[in-house]
Amino acid sequence: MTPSPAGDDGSESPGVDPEGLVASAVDRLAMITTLTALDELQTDLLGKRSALARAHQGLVALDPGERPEAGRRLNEARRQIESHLAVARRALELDERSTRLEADRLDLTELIGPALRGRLHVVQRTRDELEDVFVGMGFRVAEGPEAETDWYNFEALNMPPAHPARGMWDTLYLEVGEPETVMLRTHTSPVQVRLMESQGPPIYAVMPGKCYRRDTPDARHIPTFHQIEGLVVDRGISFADLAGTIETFTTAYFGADIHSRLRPSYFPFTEPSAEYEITCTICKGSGCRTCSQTGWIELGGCGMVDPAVFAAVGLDAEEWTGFAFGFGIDRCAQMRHEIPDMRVFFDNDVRVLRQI
Ligand code: FA5
Repeated sequence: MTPSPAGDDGSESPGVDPEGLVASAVDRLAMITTLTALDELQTDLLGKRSALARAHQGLVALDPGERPEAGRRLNEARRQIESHLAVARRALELDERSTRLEADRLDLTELIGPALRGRLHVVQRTRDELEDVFVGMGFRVAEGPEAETDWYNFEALNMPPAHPARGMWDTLYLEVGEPETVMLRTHTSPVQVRLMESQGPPIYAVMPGKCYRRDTPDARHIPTFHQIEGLVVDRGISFADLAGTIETFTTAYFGADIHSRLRPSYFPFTEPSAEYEITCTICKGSGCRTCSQTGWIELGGCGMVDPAVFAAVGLDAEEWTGFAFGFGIDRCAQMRHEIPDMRVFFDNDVRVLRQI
């Protein structure tokens, strides 16, 4: 079989050059840079109108004796062209994949931002700072469970069943045991009871933690919030000790220019009881939406431990006296960082969290 070019009408003359077809295919493959171009070339090289196909059709024009060998060479040429195409395809696929990966690459460090990397939430930082202030004043830190029994959350705190003061807290009950016997604690005051039960006086402790209430979220309320409870039990403790402790705390945490006041109030577990308020830091006391136009923000409740609570935990109220307080940690954070609406604490908008 002798090499012979294609005729003018596009048909292959009987004599073809299979090795030449392979060499030409290799040359053309070297120019290909995309998978789309490769698909087109594959049709060109192996399709129905390809030189190879035409050469196959031309076999009939050969002498019968030459046909088997010519057919074998053409088949071998097809196998080689297919193999070159497969190698080129694999290389281009790898190329395109790495180009795509490079284009899709996300710089996560840029997305998160160095300012947020490893940063604690502002409420957690406030809790740590408040603990530090009280530890500096000689208090130790204790904790209690978030799911509480009726005894600790209410009864031992001088609120027997059906006591009207239970209505002061909109309680979330858990479906455990008898109805309304286990709840998510509405305040950190049950930890006072646990502490008095588990260790004798003198006690100087703060108890931070999460609390839950069916409160409608607004500028000063969220349903899951945090309190830090304080309890002092010793001989000869007076209301002046309570007022002095709160004053020292206010100056240490908010600075000397923040005014605070104690206003008479009612809690079943303290007598007398007071509300602790500071000047609203959003409006500096002139009145705004956050403080409901009063110029003051309530941070917590406090008072002298009621003798009924001492009785519930088996302490002699003739011998021991004490004071207790419960401050809202989220409220403290809100006032310290001058945040008009507390709901930003759980919106988790990074643009806000980055600033506080
Ligand atoms: C109590 O929870 C009493 N246990 C406090 C106490 C302790 C009084 C010891 C006497 C002795 P009160 O319900 O007022 O009190 O809550 C205290 C503080 O928790 C509030 O002043 C406020 O700062 C914070 N707080 C209460 N509810 C919410 C809420 N839904 N969202 C954010 N903070 C809240």
